[in-house]
Amino acid sequence: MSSHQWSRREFGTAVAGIFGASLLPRLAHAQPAPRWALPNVNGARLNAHLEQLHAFGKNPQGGVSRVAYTDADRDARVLVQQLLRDAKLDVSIDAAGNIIGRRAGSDPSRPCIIIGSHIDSVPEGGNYDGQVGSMGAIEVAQTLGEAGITTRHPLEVVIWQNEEGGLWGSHAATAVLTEAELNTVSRSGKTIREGITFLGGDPAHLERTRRAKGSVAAYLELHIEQGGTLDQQKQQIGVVEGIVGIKQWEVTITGFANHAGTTAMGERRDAMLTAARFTEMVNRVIRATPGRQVGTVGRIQAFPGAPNVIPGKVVLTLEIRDLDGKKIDAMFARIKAESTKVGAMNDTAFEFHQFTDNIPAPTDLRIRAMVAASARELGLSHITLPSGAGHDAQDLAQICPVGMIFVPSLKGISHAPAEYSAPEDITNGANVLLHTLLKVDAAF
Ligand code: HGY
Ligand code: MN
Ligand code: MN
Repeated sequence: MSSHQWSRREFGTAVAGIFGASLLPRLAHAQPAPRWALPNVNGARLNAHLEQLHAFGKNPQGGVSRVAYTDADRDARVLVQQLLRDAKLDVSIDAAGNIIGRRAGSDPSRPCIIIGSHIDSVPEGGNYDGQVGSMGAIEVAQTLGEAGITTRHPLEVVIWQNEEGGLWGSHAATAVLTEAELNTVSRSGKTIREGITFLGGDPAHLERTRRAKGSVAAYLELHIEQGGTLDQQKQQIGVVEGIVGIKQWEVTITGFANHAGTTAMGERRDAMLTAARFTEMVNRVIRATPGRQVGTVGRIQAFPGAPNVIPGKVVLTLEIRDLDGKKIDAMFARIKAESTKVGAMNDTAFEFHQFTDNIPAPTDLRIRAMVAASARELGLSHITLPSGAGHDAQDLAQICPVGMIFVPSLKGISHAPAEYSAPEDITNGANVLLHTLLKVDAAF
């Protein structure tokens, strides 16, 4: 919102970082005005782009259902590529299906800085998760172009594919996907391999997209908080200190399917009853120790799934999150031990198959300080907080320093159509991203 006026000396310092000190005298001569300002993003354009994006996969509840590898996802990506071209970036799709918009830096020998996020959504999701950071990153690149600023590092805007299904795009860019991972069936019904092809990637040559340690100078992501801390505390910017680890398991409970009318209550090996006891137990175990850890049973299916048959099998998901990976493992060990007892109550058995392992990622201390300094310079209130949601930044943290900027989510609602962030907060976040990017470019 506010356009911070830089003193000549302050701006001189920033410019020295951006252009190299040798250019300073010439610039200073060409711009004799007594006060200087770093550019600010075009907030109206940024929020208009978000509006445009909302049309893809719009659902009757007012949000979007833009699950990765569906037509809505693919169609939205056409718009994204157009916006990247409008921002004068060189657009490509990498082998993993991520969209990349690139802008040359003044020093081509430097590794690139990446800014970005995702545009896929959960089923019946909202209009802001991932989308704010995606449109924000494009806006930042466009603003730089319009201001005639060339960063020292090449700049890439990356829109990662299938974040919601398990950070697949960023995972492919930072790790080797196994055959089993490529064969995982995503929420769209397509396997990850089919999804990558659907988006224009090449799953047979994922090595082409892989980024080695040191090949990226830094990764910055703007995102909505998805929790209620900033909104409750009336703070404009969140400096993210770390992103939680997320582990997910498919849990199969096996009992015995039998007639629901003729099998006495004491003789049932009811997998659904065990599932209910398991769900209650998970909640109890997670809450039994102090801390911010969370555990969820989020999906459940009973087999054969008829009103008059006792379920002989239930498949459900277990998810545990925390900033401390060891704590997640300890929680799971307790849940597994307790489930043996729960299963024994009615002669049912458990099997656990882990399918997600997003390790916790602290953000880079220097970038945290730059995000805070940028907020301060822009006159924005800010606090430091952890991210309870997963983000592509945690994959990038495996190969480079990362930083994240949060803007408030109204009442902390997210992954739901009622998700909302105010246009001025979104603009503030994009300005902090822009200013942080220039600081990182100058210092790294
Ligand atoms: O599930 C998550 O935390 C993220 O929003 N994908
Ligand atoms: Mn997200
Ligand atoms: Mn999400």
